[in-house]
Amino acid sequence: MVVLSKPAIHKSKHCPTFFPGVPLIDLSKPDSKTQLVKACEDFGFFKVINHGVPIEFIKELESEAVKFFSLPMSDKEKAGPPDPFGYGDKKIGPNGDVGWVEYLLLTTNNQSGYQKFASIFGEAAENFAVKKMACEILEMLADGLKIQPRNVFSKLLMDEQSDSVFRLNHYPPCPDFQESNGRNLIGFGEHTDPQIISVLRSNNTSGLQISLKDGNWISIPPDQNSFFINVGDSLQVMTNGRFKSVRHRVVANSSKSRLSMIYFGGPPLSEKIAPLPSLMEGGDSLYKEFTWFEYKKSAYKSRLADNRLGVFEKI
Ligand code: GA4
Repeated sequence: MVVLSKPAIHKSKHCPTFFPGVPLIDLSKPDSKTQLVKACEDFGFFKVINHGVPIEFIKELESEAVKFFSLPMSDKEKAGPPDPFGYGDKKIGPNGDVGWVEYLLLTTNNQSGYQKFASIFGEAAENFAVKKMACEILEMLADGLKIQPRNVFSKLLMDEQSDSVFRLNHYPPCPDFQESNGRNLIGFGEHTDPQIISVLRSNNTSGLQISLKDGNWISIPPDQNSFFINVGDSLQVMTNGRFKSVRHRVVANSSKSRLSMIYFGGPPLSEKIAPLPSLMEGGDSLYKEFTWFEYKKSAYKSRLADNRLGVFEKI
C-alpha cells in the first residue's frame, strides 16, 4: 500500500475489552422475531447463527478476496478508483476521509456501469446468499413489529432497482504501530451506515467497535461463523426512530490482517424513505420526507463521522 497521509490515531481513555453482551440470535428458533425486534430496539445490532448461508461459499469468497488483495498494487489499481465503485486504498469517500484500509466496493445492481471485477465478485455480490438472509431477517422484523405486509422492508432489497452495495475491506497489519495507552489506529473511521440493513462477515481478526447508547465504545469479538448485522439510517427512519442505526468503526491491528465482507441492503433510488404509518402510533414523523436519491446525494457530500440524518430531522 502507498502511504497517502498519516493514519488517524484515535485516543480513547479505555482500550475496550470484548463486549460479552452482543445479542446472539438463532434464526431457527421460533421466538427469534421477538428477539430481533428487541435487539434492534435495545442495541441496533446483533449476531445471527443458523443463518442458512453455506460456510464453504463464504470461505471461497474469502480466499478470492485474499487473492485479490495480494495482487501487486498496479493490478489492484486497475480496478480503481472507487468513484463510487471499484478498488480504493486508504481514501474513503470523496471528502478527505482516510483509514488504514484497502477495499473493493461493488454495486449488486448489474445495470450499473462498474463491472470490471464482475467475473470474480460480481456474481458473489449478487449471490452472497446474504441478500436472502437479510430479507428473511427483515420479514421476521416486520412480523415481530406486527406490521403488514411482511415484505414491507424486504421488498426494497428484492427490487430489481435496489441500490445495494457489496464491500470487501482489507485492514493490513500495521507493525510500526504499537497499541499502547489506549491509542487506536483507525482502519475505518466512525460512521453510521446509510442503507436499511448491513450484514458483515469477518475473518478471525478483531477490530470492529460499536458506540453504545451511552456513548461508550465496545469491541465486538470476531466470529467467522456468524453474521454481524446492524440497522442502517433508512431503517431508523422507516421505524420512526424505534430502531437505531449504530455508530461503528474499525481499528487496525499491529500484527494480524482483518478481512471483512459487507452487504449493505438499500432501497431503489426513487424510493421515498419515511416512517411506516403503522409505526407512528398517532405521533408525528420525526423526519422530513426524502427519497433515497436525495439522501445519497447529501451523504456523498458528508464526512464519514457526520450525522447524515441530521438535515432530515424535523426540529
Ligand atoms: C458508509 C457505509 C458504506 O461502506 C458506504 C460508504 C461510502 C463509501 O465508502 O463510499 C461513504 C460512507 C458509506 C458514508 C458517507 C459517504 C459515503 C463514504 C462517505 C464519506 C459504501 C456507504 O454506502 O456509505
